[in-house]
Amino acid sequence: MIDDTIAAVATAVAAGAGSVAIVRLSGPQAEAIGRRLFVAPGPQSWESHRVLYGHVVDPANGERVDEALLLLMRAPRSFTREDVVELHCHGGLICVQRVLELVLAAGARRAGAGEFSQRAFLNGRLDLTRAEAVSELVTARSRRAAQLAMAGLDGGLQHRIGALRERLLDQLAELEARVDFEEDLPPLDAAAVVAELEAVRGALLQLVADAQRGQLLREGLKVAIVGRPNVGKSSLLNRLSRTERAIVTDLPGTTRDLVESELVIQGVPLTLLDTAGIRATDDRVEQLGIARSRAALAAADVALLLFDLEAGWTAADQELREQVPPDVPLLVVGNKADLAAGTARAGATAGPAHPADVCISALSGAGQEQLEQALLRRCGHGGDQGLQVALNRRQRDLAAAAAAALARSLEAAQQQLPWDFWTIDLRAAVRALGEVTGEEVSEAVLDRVFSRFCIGK
Ligand SMILES: Nc1nc2c(ncn2[C@@H]2O[C@H](COP(=O)(O)OP(=O)(O)OP(=O)(O)O)[C@@H](O)[C@H]2O)c(=O)[nH]1
Ligand SMILES: [Mg+2]
Repeated sequence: MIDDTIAAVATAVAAGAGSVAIVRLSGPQAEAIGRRLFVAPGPQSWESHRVLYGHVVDPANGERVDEALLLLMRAPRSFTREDVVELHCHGGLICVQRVLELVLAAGARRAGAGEFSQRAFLNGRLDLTRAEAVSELVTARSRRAAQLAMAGLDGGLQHRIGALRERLLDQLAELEARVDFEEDLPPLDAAAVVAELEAVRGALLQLVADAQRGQLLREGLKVAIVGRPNVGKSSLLNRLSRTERAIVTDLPGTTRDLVESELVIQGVPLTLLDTAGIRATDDRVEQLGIARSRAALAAADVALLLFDLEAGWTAADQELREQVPPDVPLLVVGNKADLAAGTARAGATAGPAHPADVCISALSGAGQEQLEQALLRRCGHGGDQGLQVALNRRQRDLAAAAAAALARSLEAAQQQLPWDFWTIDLRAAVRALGEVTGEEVSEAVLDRVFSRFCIGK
C-alpha cells in the first residue's frame, strides 16, 4: 500500500522559458496540501476535475508566491489512480521552484524519476508497455517515433505480446495436464503443439526484427563525417543541418574538435559529427583533434567518408577507408561535384575514377537528396511501412529470450522427450513475455525500468 504523497515539477524547467509550469502531487495528502497552500477567492468549490483560480500562498507568512490554477483529480479518476493535484504556475525557474518547496514543506516527498508512472502501473492504471510508451512519447525526437509511442500507449504492444503469451499458456496447460494425468486424458496431438509453438516463435522473431527499425526511429544514429582535411566535411554538416554550426575556411586543418548536430531525415533522428580532417601533422592541437576523429569513427553507427572529387580518389583517401573499423557501415561520398568534370555529377554513383556511393556539392546542395537516401539505406532503414508497434531494447531482449526458450522447447519435442522437458522452456518463454507487460516482474526490474524516466513523469 502506498501511503505517502509525492510531488515534482511535471513540465520542462528552464530559465525564462515556458509561460506555464505544473507542480504535480499524487497521494492521499495531495488535496490537504493543496488546500493548505492554495487560496481560491469567491464561491469556488473544491470539486474533482474542476479548475480553481487563485494564489499559492506561503502559510508561514501569508506571502503570495504565485498566481495559479489548481486542478484536483480525486482517486481513482487520475493518472496514478490516487488523489492528484496539479498547480499550474508561472513558468521559468523561480516561482515553480518556490511552489514545489512549499509543497514539500507541507508534507509531500520529492518524487523520484518515473515515480508517477510507477504508481499508475502499480495501481493497475497502465501495464508496463503503456508506461514505457509514456516515457518514449515524452522523449521522442521525431514524428514517427512519437507515432510509435502513441501506438504503444494505445495498448498495441500489450495486446500483441499478451495474445502470444495466452497462446503459450494454452499449450502449457495442455502439456502440464499430461505430465500429471496422462492416462485420464485424451492423447495430445504433439504435431499441433509443435505447430503452435513454431507460429508463436515466428511472430516473436518478427517483432524482434521490427524492433531494429523502431530503434532507429526512436534513438537515431550517430553518423561520423570523416575525411582528409579541406574536403568539405564542415560544409556538409552545415548543409545537412541547415545551420552554420561548423567553421568553414579554405585552410586545411580548420576543424580541431568534434562538432555535433542533431537532425531528422524522413522521420529518422540522426546525430551528425563533424571531425578534424585526418592527416599526418606536427601540430599538437591538430593531433589531438585527429585522435578525437578516430575515436568518433570507432564509436559511430555509420561512417560517412568524404573525399574531394576535383582532387579525385587519392592514396590517402584509400588509406583512410582501410582504417574504418570493419563493423562500422561505410558510405563513401564524393564532394565538390560542381568543380569536377565528367561522370562525377551530383547524385551520380561510382565511376571508373572513384568509388563514391554518391556524389554531391556541399556548396550548392546538389545531390543532397540522394545522399540522404543513401545515408538512410546504409543505416539499415528500408522505410518503415507497416511498422505499427516497435519493442524497445528491454522488450526486444525479452521477446528474443522467449523465442530462444521456444526453440529449446521445440528441440525437446523433436527429440521426443517426455512432456515435462517441453514445459521447462515453455514456462520460461511465458515468464519472459509476462515481464514485457509487467504481469510477471520483480520489484528490482520495475525500479530499473522507471528510473530511466524523467522526474515528474
Ligand atoms: N566548390 C566547392 N567548394 C566546397 C565544397 N564544399 C566545401 N567547399 C570549400 O572547401 C573548403 C573547405 O571546406 P570545409 O568544409 O572547411 O572542409 P573540411 O573538410 O571541414 O576541412 P577541415 O576542417 O580542415 O578538415 C572551403 O573553402 C569550402 O567553401 C563544394 O561542394 N564545392
Ligand atoms: Mg572542418
